[in-house]
Amino acid sequence: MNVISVDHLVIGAGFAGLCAAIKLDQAGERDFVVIEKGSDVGGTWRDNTYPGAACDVPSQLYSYSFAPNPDWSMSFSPQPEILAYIKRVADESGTLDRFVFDTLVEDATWDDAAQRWTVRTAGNGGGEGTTYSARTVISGAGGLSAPKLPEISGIDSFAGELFHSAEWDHDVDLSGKRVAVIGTGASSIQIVPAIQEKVAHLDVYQRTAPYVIPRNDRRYSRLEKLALQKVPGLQSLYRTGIYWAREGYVPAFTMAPRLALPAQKMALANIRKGIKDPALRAAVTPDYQIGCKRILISNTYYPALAADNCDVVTDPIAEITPTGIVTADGTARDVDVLIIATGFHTTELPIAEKVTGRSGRPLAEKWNESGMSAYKGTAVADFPNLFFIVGPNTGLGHSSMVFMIESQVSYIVDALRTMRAEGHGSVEVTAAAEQAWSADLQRRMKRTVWSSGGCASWYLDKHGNNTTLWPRSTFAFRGETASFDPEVYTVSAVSTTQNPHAGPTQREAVSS
Ligand code: N01
Repeated sequence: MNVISVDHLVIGAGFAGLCAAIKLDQAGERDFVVIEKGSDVGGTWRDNTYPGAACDVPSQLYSYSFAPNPDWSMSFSPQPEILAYIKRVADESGTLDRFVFDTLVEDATWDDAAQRWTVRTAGNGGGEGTTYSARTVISGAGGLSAPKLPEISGIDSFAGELFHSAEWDHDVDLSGKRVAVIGTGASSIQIVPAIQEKVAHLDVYQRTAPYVIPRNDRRYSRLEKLALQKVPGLQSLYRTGIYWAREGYVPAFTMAPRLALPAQKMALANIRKGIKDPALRAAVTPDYQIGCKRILISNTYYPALAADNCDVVTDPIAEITPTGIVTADGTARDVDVLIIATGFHTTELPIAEKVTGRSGRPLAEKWNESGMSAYKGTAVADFPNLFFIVGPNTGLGHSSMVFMIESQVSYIVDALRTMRAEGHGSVEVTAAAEQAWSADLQRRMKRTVWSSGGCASWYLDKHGNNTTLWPRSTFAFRGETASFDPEVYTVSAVSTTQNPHAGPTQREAVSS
């Protein structure tokens, strides 16, 4: 067996994995490999290429603090611009020589005697992969990366074109077709207005109406871009202003949902502005508290729903047939192209099925029983030297995930620095620390609108616990992750057992 030995194996080359690579490199931890299932960097911004894809967090904030970009064209950038930004940062980072693309993790198993992870990979597409022996594994696999197909009877029998929003088939021409979109979440409300004028007919299948407030987007002028580029400190000041304005939303989500009533009014006014028909207005009016699900932003969604060639279908879907969709009232609607915008596996991360810890138990088994949890969203008891970025309870509804990613990466790099300085072979968070962390989060969750707002959402797991979102301010998270805290970890000395997989290092393998 050809085994490559590395200090650190990073999984995923999206915002998280790239940030880890850059910060490891800067910290002198240069013996690492980033494995990525796709053929380029970018993660979710590489995969989600659907028409209308854009970020709903301002780009000045939704970007790395260490790689400011004065050239964003709009306040909310479209997907191609964000992907180009990630590629540029990757190119300029000097770390791409350690990225291995088109590679899937088959499994990752902790070898306690050797104090190392054995990670088997496969080529994406079935080819043979490499086995890595790594001191630490850093997962940047993301929480919104595994498309979730709805369990609707007959879906496999559909004879037309069918694809998920995150796997858009650009070879399918929608012009003049009868198109159906299932789902009305963040992806759908961007897709619907982008395709409505092109298609012959559009059916939008809505199970729960979302709240959609106006999108205050605008194009930056050349003068503004020049000022951001040339005036020292201006871009950083601008970013800080956006950060604090966004942070001001936190109490409405986490403590006092009534504070969001003005936003609720704005959303209802957005419906009245975009739709004249009282019946359609009623159909798209949510019946729960704003903020319970992600608050969406669009100026074009409601006008698209109100167009003559569009129907909003609220009757539950009974089945999918080879030619279309039948709803519970017995109505059959013909469909040429079926777009599945039903979201992602968020509370059962697929990576957990592949990781087996110190006691020989898969992570998915542990999380299945008690729900996803990780100390500081990062470390899990029984899984030494495994660090998550964008792990459990690190998601946000109001601000930039890049801020959370940078916080976690800084914590992980500090852990590695401590391990090296103290000669630790492994660090494993104690079960008590992990449980206390989770109990505190779940206690805080009770007061949030996500729990009390009267809706079901992808934030909640099968036990009704919110294991996805962070229920405090982002600066509180920054504080929690400011430095590694070895006192809640069990540490082991560097193994005296010979690394059983001692083979060429990644650099030797690349250069041979
Ligand atoms: O997915 P979602 P998404 N039958 O889970 C419906 C990020 N994102 O891809 O509400 C019928 O939000 C489901 O209905 P219900 C962002 O974090 C960001 O849109 O469960 N319908 C819902 O309407 C976002 O939150 C951007 O009743 C079914 C929809 O499908 C996350 O990704 C842009 C169904 C799923 O909505 C996910 O967004 C896009 C069924 N069986 C995405 N199952 C930015 O701008 C599900 N639904 C940054």
